Amino acid sequence: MRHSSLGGSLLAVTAAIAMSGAPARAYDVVAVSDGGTITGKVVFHDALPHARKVIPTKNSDVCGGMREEQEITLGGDGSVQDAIVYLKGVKAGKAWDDAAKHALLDNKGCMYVPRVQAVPQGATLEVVNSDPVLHNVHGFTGSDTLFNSALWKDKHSEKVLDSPGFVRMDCDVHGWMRAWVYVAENPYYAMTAKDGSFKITDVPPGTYTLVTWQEYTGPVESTVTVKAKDTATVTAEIKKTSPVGVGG
Ligand SMILES: [Cu+2]
Repeated sequence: MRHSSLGGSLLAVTAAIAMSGAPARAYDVVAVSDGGTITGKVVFHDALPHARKVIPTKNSDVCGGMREEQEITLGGDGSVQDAIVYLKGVKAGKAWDDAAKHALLDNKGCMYVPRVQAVPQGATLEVVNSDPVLHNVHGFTGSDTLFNSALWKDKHSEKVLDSPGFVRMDCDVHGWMRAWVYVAENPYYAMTAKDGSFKITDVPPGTYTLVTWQEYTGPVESTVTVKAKDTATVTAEIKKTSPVGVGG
């Protein structure tokens, strides 16, 4: 009896693993002949958060000394750099940018470079270490570990990012190191430039939920309507609405 119930639970576990596999891609590439453009700017007009104190406790020859880091990078007029903007739930449209399917994350001066980036679902993230010290790259989705790997100098590792959403990376050796990768479920995404501007092209006409994410504020949603061969202009104002670390 004990035997058969154990066998049953093993079977159930095996079935669950087989079914979980790689997540199904919910996006189809189709011709978009009458697409419109969304162009805009991400702005932040609230008070800046307190800067994060970075106190390196080891490898100071490589990692540098004590300093402060701001979790939001502002240009003039409250424009926000390195915010990610994307359309939620688009099921069909333009082709993916093939060049973006291979992304790089460097460990350099005990910081991740770049700190924020966006990649297509299924992209390969190559993590490299340019520092002469050990780093340990720990990827999370929410509080779950997605991967965890030690990385010596000049070594690299590759991770396939198959599930859409935000991946946060921390270094288990240097507690202040942090990076974010947004894994996009459709190719309608962009990252803001230094002046807070962004542009999303070839959008099939329709009304969409536009999500603006920034690492300090978290996601903020707004609605945008795109007309055929027209340009919709958006000013997305972000505010802190959810705890740090919650991605949309
Ligand atoms: Cu490190």
